[in-house]
Amino acid sequence: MQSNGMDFDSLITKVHYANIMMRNYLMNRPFFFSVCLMLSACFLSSTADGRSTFVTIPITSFEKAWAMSFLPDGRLLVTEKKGRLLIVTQNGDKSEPLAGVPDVDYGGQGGFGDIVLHPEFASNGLVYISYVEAGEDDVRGAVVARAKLILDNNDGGQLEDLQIIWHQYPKVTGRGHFGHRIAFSSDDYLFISSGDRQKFDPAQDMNQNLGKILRLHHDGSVPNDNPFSSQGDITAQIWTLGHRNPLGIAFDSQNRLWSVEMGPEGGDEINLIIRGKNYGYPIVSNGNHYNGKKIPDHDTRTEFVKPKIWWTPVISPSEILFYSGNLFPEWVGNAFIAGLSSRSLVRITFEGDSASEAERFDMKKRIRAVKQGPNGAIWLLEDRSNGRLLKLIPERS
Ligand SMILES: [Ca+2]
Repeated sequence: MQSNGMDFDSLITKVHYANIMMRNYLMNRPFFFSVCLMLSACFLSSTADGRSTFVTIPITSFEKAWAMSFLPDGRLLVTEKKGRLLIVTQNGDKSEPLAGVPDVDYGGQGGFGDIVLHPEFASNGLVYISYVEAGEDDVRGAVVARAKLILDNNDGGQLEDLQIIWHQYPKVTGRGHFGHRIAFSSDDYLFISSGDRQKFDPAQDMNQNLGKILRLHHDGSVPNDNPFSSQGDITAQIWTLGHRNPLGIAFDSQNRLWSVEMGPEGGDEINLIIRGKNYGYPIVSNGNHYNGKKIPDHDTRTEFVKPKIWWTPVISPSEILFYSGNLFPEWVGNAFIAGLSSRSLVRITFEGDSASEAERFDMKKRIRAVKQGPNGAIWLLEDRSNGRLLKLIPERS
């Protein structure tokens, strides 16, 4: 779908909002009681075709949250970019910051990043986190670490036995385009997205893992059936190349990997990630450099995989979720993309290998994260100081 010709503003104006309720929270804690009154505006959304509607419930707020993951007990782990990890109940009760979180290099787009549970978390307690690590002489790079999450009896916990299993290489100057999203495939591999660190050419350099999507074993070792494994070293990690800033990666129900990628000025992308392929950045893009320098479009170089959808104007995709829940049965198999500059949630439908934008919800704030909760609600994190954790449920439920 080439969406540059569509007028999304007209779509957005069809989304209606109305305050419908306020909620009180009574917090009951051991040895003391505190009453917290939260004024929670809820927004009722109805969409262009009137078919899919949801109510937005603010749960609590965080200081520049970046990522979230649901624990088996229904609580959420939430990372804050400055380096805090918290556990929050679905009612919004927050733990103290968890101990054992490493120092993160906070600034620009960097800091604490993703958090994902190991597929066998219930038995091994392992969580995987990404964050930015400082090097010497004003350079930095993302790392992925795994640690044991120890939950305590006071609604909190700590990380133990933290072990870094992957480094962005090389560490470079600047504080942008870390990527560092983590996803596990159903056939037991660990995938990591790595941004180009705003250095462009590394995305095509097979001796660096910037601007790539990497495939590893759970302990960080390199599978010997990776496409470039015979070349050893950093090259062996590479699954795909030619990416700019792939902030979201997720598997669909067929175990196909998709990425959403920030384009330059124009040219945001959703890509179907195929083993060993080159996605073209910075040689081609449907956007142009911010300094005005033109980049040839994808169609000029057919050896590079072109995006399934591209966006100009951009949506600034920060995460992608494939929906599989019961609460919104009409959306099963659809994807939802969180939008930063577009302040939106974008619904994507699929037909075979092709994808198209079906609907865009105006969320009024930059959306940093999107996840599905245990009962099928859709959860969002706003990207800002005092940004809200939002729960979306059907209008009638
Ligand atoms: Ca591309």
